[in-house]
Amino acid sequence: MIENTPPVAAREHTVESFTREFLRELNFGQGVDLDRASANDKYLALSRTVRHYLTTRWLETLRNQYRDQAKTVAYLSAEFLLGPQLENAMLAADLDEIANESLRALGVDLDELRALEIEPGLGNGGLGRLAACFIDSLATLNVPSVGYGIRYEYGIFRQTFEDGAQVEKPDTWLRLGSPWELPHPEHAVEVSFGGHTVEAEGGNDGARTWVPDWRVAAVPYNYMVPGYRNGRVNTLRLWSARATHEFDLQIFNAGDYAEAVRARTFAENISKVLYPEDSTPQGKELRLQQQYFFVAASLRDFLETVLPADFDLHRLPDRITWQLNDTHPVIAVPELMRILVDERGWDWADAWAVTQKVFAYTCHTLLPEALEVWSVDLLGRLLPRHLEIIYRINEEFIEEVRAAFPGDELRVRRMSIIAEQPERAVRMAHLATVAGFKVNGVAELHSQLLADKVLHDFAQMWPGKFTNVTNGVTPRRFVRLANPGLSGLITEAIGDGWITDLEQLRGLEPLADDAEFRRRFREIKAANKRHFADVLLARDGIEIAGDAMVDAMVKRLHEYKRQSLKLLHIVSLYEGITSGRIPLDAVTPRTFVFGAKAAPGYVRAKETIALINAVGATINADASLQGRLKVAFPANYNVTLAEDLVPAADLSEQISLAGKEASGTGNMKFALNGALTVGTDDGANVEIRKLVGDENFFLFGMTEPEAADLSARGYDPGAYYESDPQLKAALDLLASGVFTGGERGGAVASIFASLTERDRFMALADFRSYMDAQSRVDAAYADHEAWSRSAVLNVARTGFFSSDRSIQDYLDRIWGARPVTQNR
Ligand code: F58
Repeated sequence: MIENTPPVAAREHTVESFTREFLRELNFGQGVDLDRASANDKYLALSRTVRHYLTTRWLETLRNQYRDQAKTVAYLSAEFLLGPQLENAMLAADLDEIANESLRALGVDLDELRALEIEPGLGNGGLGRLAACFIDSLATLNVPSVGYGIRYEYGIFRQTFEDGAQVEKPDTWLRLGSPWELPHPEHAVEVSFGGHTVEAEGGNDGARTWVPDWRVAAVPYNYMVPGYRNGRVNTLRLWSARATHEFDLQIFNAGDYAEAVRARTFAENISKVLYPEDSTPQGKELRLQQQYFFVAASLRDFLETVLPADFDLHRLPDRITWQLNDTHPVIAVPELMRILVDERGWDWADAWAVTQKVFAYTCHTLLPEALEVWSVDLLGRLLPRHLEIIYRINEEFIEEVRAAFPGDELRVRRMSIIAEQPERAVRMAHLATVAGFKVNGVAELHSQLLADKVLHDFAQMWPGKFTNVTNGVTPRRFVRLANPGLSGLITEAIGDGWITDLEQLRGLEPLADDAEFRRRFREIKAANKRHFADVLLARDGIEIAGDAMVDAMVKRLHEYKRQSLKLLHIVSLYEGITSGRIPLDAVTPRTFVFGAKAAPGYVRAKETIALINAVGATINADASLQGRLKVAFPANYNVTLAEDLVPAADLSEQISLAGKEASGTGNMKFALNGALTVGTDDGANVEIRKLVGDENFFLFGMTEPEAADLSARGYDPGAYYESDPQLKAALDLLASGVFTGGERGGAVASIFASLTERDRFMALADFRSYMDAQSRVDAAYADHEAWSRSAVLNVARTGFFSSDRSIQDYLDRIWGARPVTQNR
């Protein structure tokens, strides 16, 4: 490898050298002078300047990685919801102060540049954001690792509201160019699709030859993933689809120019757009194409470019773990088998022995309908060889089941990788569980329910395979960057070690009893609220009181998350006030903040959004409620907005039906920033409550066993509606059309009927308990000192939820990889 001298040695940066680099980028990169530079010119020049500093470290990391050949973790994920890059890169490179000073001297407004950044929204929600937190922690913990995913040209749709209804617009995140990616078309790899298989020549057991009928090129785009001030910069490699030359030639030679261009578009469609589904996967052909596309490119990349040419693949388990982020990358299992058996000539048994040692699977759901299946018909058409391989894996697996449980054919049918009903289909979670050497859930309760319910048969067969790794979030982005005020206060009190060792927040516990500390804590919260109010006004034209309680419910819109229960709380308050049952001056001033995108085809979710907006419009227009109640539903909630909202929140709503939310990660972000949680005994809420203590958490609702029991006995929401006058009044008010200009049909009728007739997620059963919890919230909030004591304790006791700890758990329980320290 050629050693070259980097333009600026990373150790020696000063304000002067930074300024020089920045101006050089402006002149030679953008072709403008400082006086004529647009804000975008300055943003791009600044980003590239920061990038240069990191590049030195990046190259060094790559060199060391190649030299050491240490065990590597490849995080395979169809989504990485990265959020804005500039500030995080500056922080990691320890350039934040230098850059600030340099720009101030040049008269450049950093905030203005920051506001220009368009975040790469390459994910739907929690799963994609978790992947982004994990690669941050992997780098910070010095773990040799690489993230592999898809460079969608359009990320998660931009949500707008028209008359309160969600309208989706394309997310053109690349329109101003992205300074954070480095394309490498010369390293493109080919990915094949379709065709048929023929007998192989080699004669090794299990081999066939795949004769595909079309190919696309996968072009890698590299992103730097800097560790926090540790000299390591890992790589995130996202693949973009491009038509191959072969593709062009064939068709251009046939003389049909228009057809050739159309065919190019067809190939390039693969990485065009992120599927905006949450919780229920779509069985779309293009989606399977995306999955195989990025997985095949990533496997080839690792086997052919990361590993030395003479590497003995029998040692693969010592060199890599492929972590499968949900089932989206599971097609990697038959792909590795195909490479080993068909391309490398291994016998089936040898290949299977290695394959079973290199994949581990993380499951992120509990909803049965969210488990991905691919019809045999589609899979066989797109990936005929992979289907054959899956069949053989299944045959051998079923023999194993029969041997372990003789005569239990029902069990065999339940466990089979191939489902027969309603159509023949491949159950990807079963394939992942059979092939993976470990399967993990994402919170204690979730992992328990996976083993007891969703994958019970598998846990009986292989109890040692199942484990838990509770999710976490990166403290760099979600505390240090998002909440500079609180970060400063913490650092003043306990030093700055918490940024990479979040358990140190425990050191704040005694300060919860220190009145002066609490006062400063409150001041910071108040300033964060004012900042959030400014952001909402500028971003959405929404005006909120700077000092009301900020009560936040932000997450994808889904029935199991129960935004409708939150809505019933608001409607009930409104009903109480307007009917005179609740005196106005007894109402705690609250701003209810919603952030939620609905999958474009999820009708009930969209109706819920429309209804929240309708109720919000009515309440916000009511002069008598000014300064008391306000509903703020900014459109297009994303990572950028989260960074402003989370530090401002007082109350975090985590109100899913127990047993449905795998973990949640927003719950962690809020608690770490000193919001108190009103929540059910679900997902990671359970662990949050245990850590912060019952007295600092507002628990309500049925437990998972209670909910399961009620459901088994036969749940009748109508009975709750009839027997709780307050619930009835709220639902009746909703149904009356007062919020919808007299309209009682449409969303109103639909949501009313769904709640009172079926109520799949038992919102009505938990309503009473939820309202009581909210009364306790009001009472607690009235005592500022006690509330801030609880808030400080929430911060002090939730250090466990750092994604650094999650990654350490993955290392210990699953990966068996070790951190490798860089030369600083
Ligand atoms: C989420 N899943 C879980 N899926 O719902 C949440 O409890 C958990 O905290 C989080 O994962 C991280 O473990 C989730 O976000 C998706 O967005 C999938 C996208 C692709 C289609 C299916 C849903």
